[in-house]
Amino acid sequence: MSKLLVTGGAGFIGSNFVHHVVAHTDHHVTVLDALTYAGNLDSLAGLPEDRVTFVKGDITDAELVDSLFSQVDAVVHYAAESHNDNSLHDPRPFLDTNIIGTYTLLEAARRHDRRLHHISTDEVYGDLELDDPARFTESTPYNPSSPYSSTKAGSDLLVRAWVRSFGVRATISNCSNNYGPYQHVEKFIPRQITNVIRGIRPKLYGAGENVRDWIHADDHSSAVLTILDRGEIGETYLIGADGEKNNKDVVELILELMGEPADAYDHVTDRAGHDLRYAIDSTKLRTELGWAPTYGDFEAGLAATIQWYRDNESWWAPSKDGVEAFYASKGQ
Ligand code: NAD
Ligand code: TDX
Repeated sequence: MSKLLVTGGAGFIGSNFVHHVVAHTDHHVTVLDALTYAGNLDSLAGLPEDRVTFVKGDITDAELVDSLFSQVDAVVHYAAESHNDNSLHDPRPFLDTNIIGTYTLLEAARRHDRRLHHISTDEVYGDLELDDPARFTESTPYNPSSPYSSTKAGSDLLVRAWVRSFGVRATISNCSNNYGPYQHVEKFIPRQITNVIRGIRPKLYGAGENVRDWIHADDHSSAVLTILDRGEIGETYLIGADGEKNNKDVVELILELMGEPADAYDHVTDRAGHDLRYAIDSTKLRTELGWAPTYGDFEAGLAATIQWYRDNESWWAPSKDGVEAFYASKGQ
């Protein structure tokens, strides 16, 4: 049995990972999470106390990070400021957490010689044209567009430098857009689902032609466990499930699945610098490490996610009004 430290484990993808680890391994998990607006302890409710320990703290706190690294075998680093729209409004927390936070973890990994897996995003590669047959691969040049994605790109480069210069035993994964339970209502899919539940019309940025490559968060988790188990130190792996869809189609599908007319949504002010299309080629992860996704049917995964938001209103309701007031102030 291994002891894992999971940073950001009270966030969307981190909490899905903790649930996945408890269900599929015998690892013990310590979650380190600052419980920012995006963290929610209720996302870890019901997990056995002898398997999961929660520590509230900041990844930029070098002393705390140092003491936690000394107690575990490996670290999976999810903690981040994660929302593009927030990064356009106030970039500073993105620099603090995504850059200084990752630096703090790398220094601890170096001091304690601990295995580190760094979670990143396909957004570091910028965007693709709608009609471009190419998809992102591990050798696509970095070309981030937003304050969020540029800080994630910076954090990836720090990891690569710490591997090469100091021999830190790290791997990196860059994943496409996740959906599933426990995602904050500021994000596209939960925002539209909870809008419909509340009787608010879904809001589509611009024309809605932008394409995202959707993967269920549980498939992201199985990929990360695979890389932890079998990934080669210093390597980057792209994670994706061939789930390209444009935003308009996703909104229409949500409305249909929720029993509303497919055109009952509004077009609102577009995001500044809005990336057009993301698309992942995950051949390396599939062929070298033998990973495959299990949620092949996006419509079924989306229907289950809609049901989760219907069943768990107490989880998301406290954030909903504040998020909608923020968007309304931006014309979105
Ligand atoms: P999230 O915003 O839902 O969760 C982030 C978590 O990190 C929260 O629990 C928050 O409290 C915690 N956190 C933030 N700052 C912290 C700090 N300074 N110290 C300790 N904890 C802190 O984010 P998410 O969508 O779950 O994303 C998790 C990771 O996955 C991020 O690194 C993100 O870049 C990456 N990623 C996300 C997606 C996606 O579709 N959401 C896709 C690819 C990669
Ligand atoms: O109300 C909305 N209407 C809308 O049309 C919102 C909130 C978003 N959108 C659009 C913008 C994007 O094209 O939907 C798409 C998805 O938006 P987000 O959920 O904000 O995700 P995105 O910006 O693509 O980034 C996500 O995937 C990559 C995560 O938030 C990042 O953390 C991850 O790195």
